[in-house]
Amino acid sequence: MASGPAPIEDASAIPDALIDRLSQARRIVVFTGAGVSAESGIATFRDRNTGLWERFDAHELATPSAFVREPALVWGWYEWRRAAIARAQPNPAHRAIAQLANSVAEVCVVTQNVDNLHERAGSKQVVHLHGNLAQARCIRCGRAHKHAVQAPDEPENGRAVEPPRCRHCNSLVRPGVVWFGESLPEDAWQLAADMAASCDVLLSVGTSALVYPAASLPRSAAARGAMVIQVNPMATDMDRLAHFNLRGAAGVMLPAVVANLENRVRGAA
Ligand code: BV8
Ligand code: ZN
Repeated sequence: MASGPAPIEDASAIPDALIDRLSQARRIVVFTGAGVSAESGIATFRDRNTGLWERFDAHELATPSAFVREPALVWGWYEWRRAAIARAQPNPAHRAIAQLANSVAEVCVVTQNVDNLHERAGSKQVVHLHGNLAQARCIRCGRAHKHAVQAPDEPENGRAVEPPRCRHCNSLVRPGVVWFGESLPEDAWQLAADMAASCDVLLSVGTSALVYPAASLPRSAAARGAMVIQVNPMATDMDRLAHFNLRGAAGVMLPAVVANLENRVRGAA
């Protein structure tokens, strides 16, 4: 795995230079992945043993052709995930990210996650690059479809469930996510790319940064002079690019960063 600046493992030793830069920033992008929701009990994708793509085949569940082949299998699996998200609560990492906005002029959360835990923690500007499980839509006319979460009786790993039909054109309703091989929503992608290209600091939290085009955002921020801070308990391909690697759980590292920042901003006032 790539090396980079020496990792910081102690949340009580956040470097002054990192807090300096955060306190002077006009715009911060917080780029998040599944790891930010791990402490809420939501499975990541690629972590050994527990990751969804370690246990399930993405080709059979997260592609347009899988849905055409086996709509009930795919719908049931996403309903199982939606139920787990509905039961979950935002964790200290989501709350620290929301709290950042009290100390910095502008904070834009750009997430690859399909949960709504950033919004539920109080973040105001959240860009969803890979969609949102709460926003199912018709495969033909694209109209939104609202339906209740079947949380109480959803078994572990899901079961085949026939997708509902669109009330307007009777076509199948699909999960509101971006599958492999599909383009990202144009507006969300454009906004995220603009934010990354114009931010002073990009915090990359809980992502392996392997899925493109999302993974290009930290690289484009760094290329335009932004400081890149990575928060992840494991080494990733981004270690070499990041100016600081906070090597620990987001729910531990981010509250420490925000507490330091708030002290700095209060001290300066
Ligand atoms: C596109 C959404 C143009 C649904 C997801 C071959 C065929 C087709 C495409 C490709 C191909 N080769 C390459 C591609 C492009 C492909 C891609 O990048 N593939 C990669 C994997 C090689 N990209 C696409 O297809 C994208 N579209 O390019 O459009 C196009 C059009 C037509 C044809 C071709 C191209 C669309 C990508 C969207 C995929 N959708 N899922 C769903 O949720 O089911 S991807 C999936 O990965 C998730 O959605 C997630 O958002 C995304 C990123 O993963 P991470 O969030 O980073 O999660 P991961 O598990 O990897 O990492 C978690 C990290 O957290 C770890 O590092 C871990 O250490 C850390 N962690 C753990 N605990 C904690 C923690 N960190 C902090 N605190 C903790 N406590
Ligand atoms: Zn329809």
